Amino acid sequence: MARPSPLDTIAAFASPPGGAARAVLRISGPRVLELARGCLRDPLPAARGLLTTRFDPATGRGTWPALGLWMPGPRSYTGEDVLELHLPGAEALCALALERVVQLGARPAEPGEFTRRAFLNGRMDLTQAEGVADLVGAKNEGQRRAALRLLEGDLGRRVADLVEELLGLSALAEASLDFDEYDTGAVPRDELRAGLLRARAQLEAVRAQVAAGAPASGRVCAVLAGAPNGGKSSLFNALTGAAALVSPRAGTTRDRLEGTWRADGLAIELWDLPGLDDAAEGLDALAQDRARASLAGADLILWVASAADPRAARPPYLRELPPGAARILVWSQIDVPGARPEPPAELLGALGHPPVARVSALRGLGLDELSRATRARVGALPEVGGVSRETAGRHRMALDDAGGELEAAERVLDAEGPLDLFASHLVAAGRALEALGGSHTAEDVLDRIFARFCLGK
Ligand SMILES: Nc1nc2c(ncn2[C@@H]2O[C@H](COP(=O)(O)OP(=O)(O)OP(=O)(O)O)[C@@H](O)[C@H]2O)c(=O)[nH]1
Ligand SMILES: [Mg+2]
Repeated sequence: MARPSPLDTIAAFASPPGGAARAVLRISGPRVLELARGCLRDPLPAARGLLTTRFDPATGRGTWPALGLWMPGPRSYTGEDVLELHLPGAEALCALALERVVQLGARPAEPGEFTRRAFLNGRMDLTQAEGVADLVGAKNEGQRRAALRLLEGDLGRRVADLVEELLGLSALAEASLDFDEYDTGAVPRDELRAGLLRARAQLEAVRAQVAAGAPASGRVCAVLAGAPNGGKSSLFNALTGAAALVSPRAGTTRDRLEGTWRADGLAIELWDLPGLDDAAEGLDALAQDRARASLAGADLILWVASAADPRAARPPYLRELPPGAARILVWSQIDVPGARPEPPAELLGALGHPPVARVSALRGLGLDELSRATRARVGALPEVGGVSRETAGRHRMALDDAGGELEAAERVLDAEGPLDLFASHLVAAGRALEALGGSHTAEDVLDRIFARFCLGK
């Protein structure tokens, strides 16, 4: 079967079939403007925006009210010109509307074709596209959260970092080849080995992340969130044995930190987030956006409020907690002289009366209480899901391929083998990883992935 051309303008209903109050017809591609002129009574606004108009099916049977959402490329879902028409949902009218836009030059879209275009136009990587499919197919809360984590693009970013590391290392090996040739004797085998060990550790970390999101793995993802300076990173260090930066300056943590916490026998993937701060600007605001996205993907929120901070009672950003997400209030820094022994009723109420753990990361107080409370809370979570089996399987295969290449590279080093062979294994590992994000991914693999989508997505 011939592949649908990416140059066509495509159209499909983004709302489910069957009568409804409203139906959403999505159109994307180079000819959207021209099409709109053919079926709407009013012209589209010059810039991105909303248009109230009437749709004309050109059948002599009148026109219907229509709301047009105009999103010119490249800042649209697909990266192309996109028009979404909100029309009356009666099935007969929907059929006529689609017929009309096809008459005007659009082609009915394949399932997943809008998202495929988003991927082809660099609006998202392949792991994020899989996140979209998983989100649409999510059957429970746990699956929804796992899909959101993918959609956030974190896996793609980590893999891209690792690929860069591998390519740098292979370049170093190639450069050493030249040294050999001129007999300077400067082959930095120790440096290559150290780099390889680093890359393998990074790969293991990505594997652990993928395993945590795999279906029915039972792993839970918890975040430490709250106002700046609440003691989140200190607690993160105490729970995971990490050595994250801690300081009396508000806004110390910028990037999300990740570690494994054994809470009362349960392995928990723990994230330390930047303190939430409405007034952040520039780079800090970017860190805030990422922190909020992480918050949305967590199974459990450990809200850290300092017993020594009189403003901890009701910070404004409490409203941003995803409703319904499981929470524990961590009443921190209880060792500070003059600290309030109990959290105020106002804070408890705002959080929906969660279980409370009183801790001091500095003194190691209350950590067992926190572990027990966490274990109990996780036990009561609705099914902890994961990404779909298709997604998990594809990710695992790519990572296994890359792992195999890195092992082969190590064997070459062990045997004092040729460095160009060493370098070629690194490049092959990089290729395997790039397939995860979607560069160097075969068309038939893309076909399989996007075939899982529903029409109009
Ligand atoms: N006395 C005492 N001080 C603490 C405790 N936990 C943290 N601190 C101090 O509080 C300050 C802030 O701690 P961090 O762990 O950096 O706080 P954070 O919530 O990660 O801060 P941001 O990353 O800026 O949001 C540091 O000076 C810590 O040493 C504690 O249990 N007791
Ligand atoms: Mg911190």
